[in-house]
Amino acid sequence: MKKTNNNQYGKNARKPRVGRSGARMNAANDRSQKNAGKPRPVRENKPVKASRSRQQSAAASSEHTQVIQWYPGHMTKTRRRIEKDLKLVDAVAEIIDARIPVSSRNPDIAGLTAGKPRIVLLNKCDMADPRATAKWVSYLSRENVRAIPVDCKSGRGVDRFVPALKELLSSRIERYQAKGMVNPTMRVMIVGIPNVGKSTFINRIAKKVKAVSADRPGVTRGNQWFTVAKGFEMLDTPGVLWPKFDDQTVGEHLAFTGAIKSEVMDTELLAVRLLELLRELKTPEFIERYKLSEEDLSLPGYEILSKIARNRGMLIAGGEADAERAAYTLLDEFRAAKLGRITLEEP
Ligand SMILES: Nc1nc2c(ncn2[C@@H]2O[C@H](COP(=O)(O)OP(=O)(O)OP(=O)(O)O)[C@@H](O)[C@H]2O)c(=O)[nH]1
Ligand SMILES: [Mg+2]
Repeated sequence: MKKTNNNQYGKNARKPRVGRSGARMNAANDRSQKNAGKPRPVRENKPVKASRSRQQSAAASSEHTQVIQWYPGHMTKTRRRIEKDLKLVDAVAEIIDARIPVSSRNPDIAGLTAGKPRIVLLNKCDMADPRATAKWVSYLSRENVRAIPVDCKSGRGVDRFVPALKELLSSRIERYQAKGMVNPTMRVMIVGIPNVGKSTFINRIAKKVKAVSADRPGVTRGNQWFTVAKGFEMLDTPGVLWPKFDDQTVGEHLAFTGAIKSEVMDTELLAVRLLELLRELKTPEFIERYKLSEEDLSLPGYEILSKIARNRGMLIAGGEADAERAAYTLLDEFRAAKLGRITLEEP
């Protein structure tokens, strides 16, 4: 039987080969694809980009890896709800994180929402490397995926959504009008991983706060309809992950960016892994913020974490470095882009 390539990036789309771990990125699209496991060749002079050396350093410190998994019961419920409510909507808007465009694409969503017109929103662009975002947009458009970069914090790019949606649904709207509906209501389901900005996006489109949003995963519980404008409704859904990340880098990237509940992870181990990336990236914001010397950067990740704790005056009784506090601080500051605008995955 002929095998069709109908992956999450669109029918017959070429799979992206992405930054730090080609294997992981390909796998996020299609677990069986033949390039899985092959690292992507690294180009020179790309400062804000994961490099081969980072793959090596990450591999060398594998004692710091942890199995990250978060698939609570409410996500199974959300999946069922998405399937059930799909027949009520005209289109699906999938929100992904511009800092991790592969890991933040739930591989199950393409199948779940198959057959519905779809727009992908690359959110949190304000925190991503702008050059990488531009590359992602052209990559996705080459793959016939309608992708719009947005920053729901400031609202940048959000006004491109409605015209794009109308264009996407033009024949559907014409069909409704032919049936005598002058201003047919357009219904859009908003889907994506936890904490990616789904509810914030709805509030931006509605131009007022309607949906509850907060900076932690798992805020929205249950599907909820919002009338965002006359003749335009949006269905907010809870963030949903998938049962098993077949590559732990996916889990790590989701955890670094705040899509995974902190209680299910060891924060210190996660911070050490993040430091292993950051010491290769060497963004000026990272170096200056934590006052790290070249010598500090050559230390093992855990020692860099202790150094950061000391430089920040985070000490526990006896003058020991408070690594746990430093770990929380590092992750918070990374998530708030205080360490630079960093994209961890490239097309
Ligand atoms: N910097 C930045 N922050 C954003 C952006 N969009 C959303 N946020 C923030 O991200 C956090 C999560 O936003 P939500 O809208 O609650 O995310 P959600 O996808 O609805 O999350 P769940 O309901 O938990 O699945 C909030 O603190 C938002 O202010 C963005 O474009 N840039
Ligand atoms: Mg929400």
